Amino acid sequence: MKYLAVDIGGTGIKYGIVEDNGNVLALYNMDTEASKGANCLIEKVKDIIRFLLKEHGEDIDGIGISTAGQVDRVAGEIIFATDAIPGWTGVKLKEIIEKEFSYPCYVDNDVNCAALGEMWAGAAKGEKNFLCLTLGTGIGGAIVLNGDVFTGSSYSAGEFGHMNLYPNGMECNCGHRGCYERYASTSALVKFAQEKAGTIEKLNGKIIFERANNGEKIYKDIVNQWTYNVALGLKSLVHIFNPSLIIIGGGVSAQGNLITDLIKEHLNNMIMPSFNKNLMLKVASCGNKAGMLGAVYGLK
Ligand code: BMX
Ligand code: ZN
Repeated sequence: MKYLAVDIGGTGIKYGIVEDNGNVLALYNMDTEASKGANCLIEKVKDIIRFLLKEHGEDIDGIGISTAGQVDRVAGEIIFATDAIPGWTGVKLKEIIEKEFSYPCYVDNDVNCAALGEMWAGAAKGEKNFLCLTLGTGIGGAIVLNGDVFTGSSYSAGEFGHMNLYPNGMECNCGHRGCYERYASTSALVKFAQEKAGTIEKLNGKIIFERANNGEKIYKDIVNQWTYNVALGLKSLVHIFNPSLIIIGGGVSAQGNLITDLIKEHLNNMIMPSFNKNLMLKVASCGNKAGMLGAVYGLK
């Protein structure tokens, strides 16, 4: 059996074909271009599905979609999305896709999917209880309990990116201030670096880490401040959930253990020792496939 999978983030969309055993047969990506609005994004998703069906055959068993925003995973509807994807709130994505294509469709939040993808085929294999965070355009989160995502009372649990980190801090595109993702997402890292280094060249997470690793002081300081902020959010999560495993995903997971070591160094100084005993921080290992895998896992 094989499935179509689409993973919609605030910046990029990944899409491809996933087999029953978790093997990803084909992987493509394109820009989300979220600022063009929801109708444009819906058409983009339809075009992607048409492309995949044409390229890889129509013999598929369903379409799994992972998307940023809070998702009612039963109705397949976007309950609320921040202005990272303007107009996405209220889109009945499952209904739209099932009407257009005659395959069953499953839709859930991108990081809920990433967590299930990591549990199926990645860093959380064999684990049934853990937290997952992705540090990307925003910060997404998932609480996995007994092998499934804890949805909360209305499918919105785990929006870790909107925990308050700094009261009256920077404005967030959720409509409030001081949110975790303003300080500890990859976009925040890039923004701080761009400001602090005062450079006009276009930086990204990879370049910033490379320069920090090469000992460039200004980039080391930027990474240090950023990992401090990442840890500051984890401090609250650790004291609330007392987890034994936290998976850190998003583009920066390409840095491997380096990133978890830096975060752990700060975190150790922030939490009560009793919370430290069982705690493991791991980088995600499915890379940019996690959301697609989890969307298919949810569909199966
Ligand atoms: C935001 C929020 C979450 C999402 C997270 C990660 C929207 C559009 N997004 O906090 O639902 O899981 O970002 O998203 O409401 P990404 O764009 O970084 O992949
Ligand atoms: Zn917010």
